[in-house]
Amino acid sequence: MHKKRVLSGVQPTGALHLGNWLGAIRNWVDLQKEYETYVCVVDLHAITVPHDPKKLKENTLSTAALYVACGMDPEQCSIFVQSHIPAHSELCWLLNCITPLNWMERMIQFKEKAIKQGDNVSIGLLDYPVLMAADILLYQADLVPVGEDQKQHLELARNIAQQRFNSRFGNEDFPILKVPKPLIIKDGAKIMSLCDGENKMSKSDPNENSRITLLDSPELIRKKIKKAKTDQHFGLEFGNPSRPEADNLLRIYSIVSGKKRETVEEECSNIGWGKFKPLLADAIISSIEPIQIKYNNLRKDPEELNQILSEGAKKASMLSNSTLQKIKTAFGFFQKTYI
Ligand code: AQP
Repeated sequence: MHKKRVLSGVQPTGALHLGNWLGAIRNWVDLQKEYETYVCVVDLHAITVPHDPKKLKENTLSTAALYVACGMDPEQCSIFVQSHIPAHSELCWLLNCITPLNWMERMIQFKEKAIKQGDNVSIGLLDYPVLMAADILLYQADLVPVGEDQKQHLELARNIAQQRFNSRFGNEDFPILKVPKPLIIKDGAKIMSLCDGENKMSKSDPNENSRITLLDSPELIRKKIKKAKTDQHFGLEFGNPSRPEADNLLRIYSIVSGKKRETVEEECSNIGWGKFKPLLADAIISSIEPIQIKYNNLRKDPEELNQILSEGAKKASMLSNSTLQKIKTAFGFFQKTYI
């Protein structure tokens, strides 16, 4: 029996943070055991907002190295860089030509990111979900792990595959593109900003104290946790809507310490913020220490990382080119008959 296929990725828009790890990469580590797993560093997506060309390469390498350091095993999955596979951009163009503009204008993430950029909004930002659809459909992924924030984009990929492509260019009995399903992560953790419990932790937040990155030193982690927003109450509790910061920090503590929610509730309901914060900082530091050791070792050996990305790209290239050819044939393109 063939394993089902899963595809996912993170944008190299900055140092990966606790949210990227706990909400995404940590789950992929389990998925790779059960599914044929492809994970890419989505660098083409990273330029849909203004970016610094001096940092893109380093962010791409550090993201790939962090995948491995967090437990993605190149023997069990394929790790590659999106821009190394030209089929992604090519399919994006083809899908652009069959995707209605009004579908794109409804995308919540576009509206949210566009507001922040005023007059600087690029067509690429509007097109972000079509590129994501191209990523997924090229690999004929059965499942895509998604958090709440990406559900709308996956729905768009499904609609493009089914309503705009298969039904127009395929045959009902033999659809050309697989329509991917969302893989809802059981304990999908949405990690919120350290400065505002109602906003998600994000790489692009201009306030660096809002996030803990996987490469922060222990001293920096202690400093950021010390500065994290608190409230006036004594004792910490989960799930109180008027105390989003307490809920967020307790959830982080429970995951990184490996303690059950009930145990954490019991431990923290009778202590104040002053006592809790050092416990949380220690738990975060110990949980990411093994990741940092593995990361530093890998970055000392550029050849090894190169090899991992080259192997990943070979597998990705084979699969994606085969899908692209089928799509181009269905579109009716004149196929190259000369060398
Ligand atoms: N705060 C978060 N909590 C849980 N999961 C999160 N993810 C991101 N932030 C959190 C998950 O990480 C994966 C990759 O995210 P991405 O970098 O491709 O895009 P993003 O969701 O836009 O992440 P950022 O950090 O907010 O990046 P910027 O600031 O560049 O836009 C996704 O699976 C996402 O759910």
